[in-house]
Amino acid sequence: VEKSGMIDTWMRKHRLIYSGATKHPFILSIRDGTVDLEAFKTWLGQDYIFVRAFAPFVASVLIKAWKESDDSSDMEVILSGMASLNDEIAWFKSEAAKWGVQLSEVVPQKANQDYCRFLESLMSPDVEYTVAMTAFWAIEAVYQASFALCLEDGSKTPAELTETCRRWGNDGFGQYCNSLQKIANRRLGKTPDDVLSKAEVTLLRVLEHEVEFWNMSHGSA
Ligand code: HMH
Repeated sequence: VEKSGMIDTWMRKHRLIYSGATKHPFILSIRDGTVDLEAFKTWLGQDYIFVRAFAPFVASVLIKAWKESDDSSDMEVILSGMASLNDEIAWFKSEAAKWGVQLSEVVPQKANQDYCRFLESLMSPDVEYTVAMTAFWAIEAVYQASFALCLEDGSKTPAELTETCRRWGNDGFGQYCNSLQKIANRRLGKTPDDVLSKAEVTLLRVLEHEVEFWNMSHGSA
């Protein structure tokens, strides 16, 4: 079996759940301009909490890369991701102030708690670098694809939300996601089948958590 393009194979195999995460009704409402701004504020506050848990997860991937990677350039890619998270946390604070969202008062909702707990489970030293890297790529790729959709020609994204969409939908972030995908593919191409199965299950869990995360803002009954 050719394993080198495993991510692409999995994307085709799990196409429906992937598009469920990247073309969620909340994202589509931003894109068509009908977004409820209260829902946007909910997302903003909840995502700030998520990003604060995501940073230590990325730090754990950095540690795994340092210990396990066969390519020293992986570390630079991961480190650049950590540097952008520093920026991102500052951005959340200024954006929240603009929208009148009091970040210190945001209570994490259940979907957010579940997702953060899942991230924490991936920080364990028992989780292979390849598995953690696959999750890392998927987490970033969902946001990239989702927000890029809101910037496409013909989208009616409200002006006050375009900066948010550009944060994750810009080309630079797209290239960063491609670098993460390349690392994941390289690792998956030389990993034993049991680890490969774990990585695939982890990818599916990420996609499910992303859908639940969007659901917090855009109630799905
Ligand atoms: C829920 N997934 C969620 N929040 C984010 N900020 C990202 C992915 C991308 O960093």
